[in-house]
Amino acid sequence: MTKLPKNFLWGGAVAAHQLEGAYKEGGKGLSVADVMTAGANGVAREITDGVIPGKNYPNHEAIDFYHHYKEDIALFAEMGFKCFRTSIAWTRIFPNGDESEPNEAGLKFYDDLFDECLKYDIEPVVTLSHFEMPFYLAKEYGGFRNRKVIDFFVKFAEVCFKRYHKKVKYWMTFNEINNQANVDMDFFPFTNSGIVYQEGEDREAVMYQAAHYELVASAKAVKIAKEINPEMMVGCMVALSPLYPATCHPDNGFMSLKAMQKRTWFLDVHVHGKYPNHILKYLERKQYQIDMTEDDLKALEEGTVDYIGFSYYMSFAIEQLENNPHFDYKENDQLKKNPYVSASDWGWQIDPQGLRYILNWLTDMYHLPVFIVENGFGAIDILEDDLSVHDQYRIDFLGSHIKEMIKAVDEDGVDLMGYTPWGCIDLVSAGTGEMKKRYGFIYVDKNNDGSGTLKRYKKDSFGWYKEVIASNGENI
Ligand code: BGP
Repeated sequence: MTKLPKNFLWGGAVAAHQLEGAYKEGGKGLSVADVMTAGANGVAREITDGVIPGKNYPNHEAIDFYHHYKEDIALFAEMGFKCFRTSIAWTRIFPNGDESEPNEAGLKFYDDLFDECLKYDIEPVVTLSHFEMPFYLAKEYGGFRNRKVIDFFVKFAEVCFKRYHKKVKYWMTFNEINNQANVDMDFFPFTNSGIVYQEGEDREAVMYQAAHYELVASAKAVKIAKEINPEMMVGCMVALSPLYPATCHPDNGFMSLKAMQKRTWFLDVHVHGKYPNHILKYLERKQYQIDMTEDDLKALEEGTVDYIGFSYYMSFAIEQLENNPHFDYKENDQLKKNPYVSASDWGWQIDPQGLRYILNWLTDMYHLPVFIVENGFGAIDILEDDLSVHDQYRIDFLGSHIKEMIKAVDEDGVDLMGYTPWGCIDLVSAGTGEMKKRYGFIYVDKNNDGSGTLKRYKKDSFGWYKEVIASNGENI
């Protein structure tokens, strides 16, 4: 008897815009991801106003999964994957986002992709919107600033559910919907909601409005899915990290609680179908006038999710600031380096126990099945002359997280559906737009400047993960 259930969904995760490439093929329109350049050495990605000649957009070709998916899925099958998490590029189905009819070539691509997975008994796990809204909706409608975008998303979701409900059981609506709560960044508002902040506007007010429309769109999609096929399970997807108090001073303890609320209230709406009181009070205090109708509130209640998908990469430590009487959360000013954990080359703090913490916390708060749909270690990998890649650091990272995950199931009773490490094959980083931050079990010969043969090579972690899956987590 293994400690994990027999039907545990081992697999890997990717997102369309980070690996498919073929950004103009098959009638595809431009997405918000397609107009973001690669950043480099700490420089943020640039959000451009279209595709500008001479600028570097590595995701345009990415690893060309669009033409290599058969070869790649065969490799996933060789590792023993039970599931494969990917997303549907919204712009393959509705190139601009507001068309009345979907694009058949785009629909057919995902039919073929899902068939290929099912051929090997690999369950597709599908995110509807993973940082890839049609750029046209962002530009012409202001993204989720605009109520009309709810209907465009719901239509896209309905087309996908109708087309794939016999092939895809597990769905998620918006990837890491809660990351836009960090309004100091330009990246997440644009990728999550198609929003570019204007000079001088109250970013937070815009964020709460956009998030509301997105949550309504998500709830309406969940309801439609159930009408089409009640067998489908539709979840949400949030980015989670414990926010430990930086010291045991009660101010820091309470600040950590308030920060957790500000990062995770999206879950209350997804799961309970209503806003938590602390957010309603906050909106009142800030005098934000959110367009929130009775029909919206009804939709939220009627479209609660079946499970919680989440990403886990790191933990944080937080301290209260002076002159912050309401314990407001200012992410960029309050996070402290945690001296008890190490960090990746990108400063992401490595904390396997934090995963167990989050699994327990989620279960206590929401009492739903949970699914770790992202977890992983971004590193600069070296392809040796003999074409091997020695990524012991990745094995150490994933192994230590899997051990904590198993304790959460075995000792704490968490209802865990599966585990899909991020970037199971090398792909373009979302945060930096580059190829050099790699996560995969499979190395892809492709570089930031676009050079590379696109050949695939198994890293050391490939054989290791295969054994982890074969033993259902017993041999790590
Ligand atoms: C999450 C995203 C992914 C992914 C991952 C790793 O935020 O859902 O799309 O890319 O983080 O981040 P990065 O690519 O910046 O290393």
